[in-house]
Amino acid sequence: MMILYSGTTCPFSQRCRFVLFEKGMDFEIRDVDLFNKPEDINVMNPYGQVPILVERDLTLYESNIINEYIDERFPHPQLMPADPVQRARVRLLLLNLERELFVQVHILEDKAEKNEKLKEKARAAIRDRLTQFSPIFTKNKYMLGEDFSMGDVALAPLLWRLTHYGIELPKQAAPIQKYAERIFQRPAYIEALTPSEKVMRR
Ligand SMILES: N[C@@H](CCC(=O)N[C@@H](CS)C(=O)NCC(=O)O)C(=O)O
Repeated sequence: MMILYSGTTCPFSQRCRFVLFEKGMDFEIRDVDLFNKPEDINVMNPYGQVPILVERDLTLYESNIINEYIDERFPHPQLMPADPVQRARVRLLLLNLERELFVQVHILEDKAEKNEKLKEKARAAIRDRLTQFSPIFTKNKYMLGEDFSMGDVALAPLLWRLTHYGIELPKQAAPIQKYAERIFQRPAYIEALTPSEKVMRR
């Protein structure tokens, strides 16, 4: 059985919980207290971070790598496209999301970071990038078109935390807000939320 070591408020862990529930297979989630990190986390992941997935003698870290593995082990519903060209495009999209948005998320998540100007810059960068993204969702139901995919999984934890991070999107970002609501209504999305995540958004 797969075991996921997960942070209860960690957006990257949320990605993996989301995929596990989408697949509807047997797994165990172990909550990790990041303020009092158990020593075995550093043993399993040299970078000392969650999420971590363990299955028999395989130990994996990095949310997108974990999610691709889960998707290949349990192909239904498939979250990476079957076509190699499309799959390569999704991988590029996942990288772009990390570089353009989740670098800023790291700044907002860092409790030791007290530089309010830096945090404000991170909020503005996220707001502007999501607003640029927004027109895609006037014609697309999901990030890649008609099909829900790993791109949607990767972005959802940030969309869920916008108010929590103090980010307000402008009116022209309405299409991405509507898209976010569509994702938040998925049964697997709701099941994967921890109690601490549920209260981030009302
Ligand atoms: N790029 C990693 C980021 C994981 C990450 O930043 N995890 C944070 C919690 S949200 C963590 O474990 N922090 C503990 C630490 O760095 O000591 C991923 O996608 O899995």
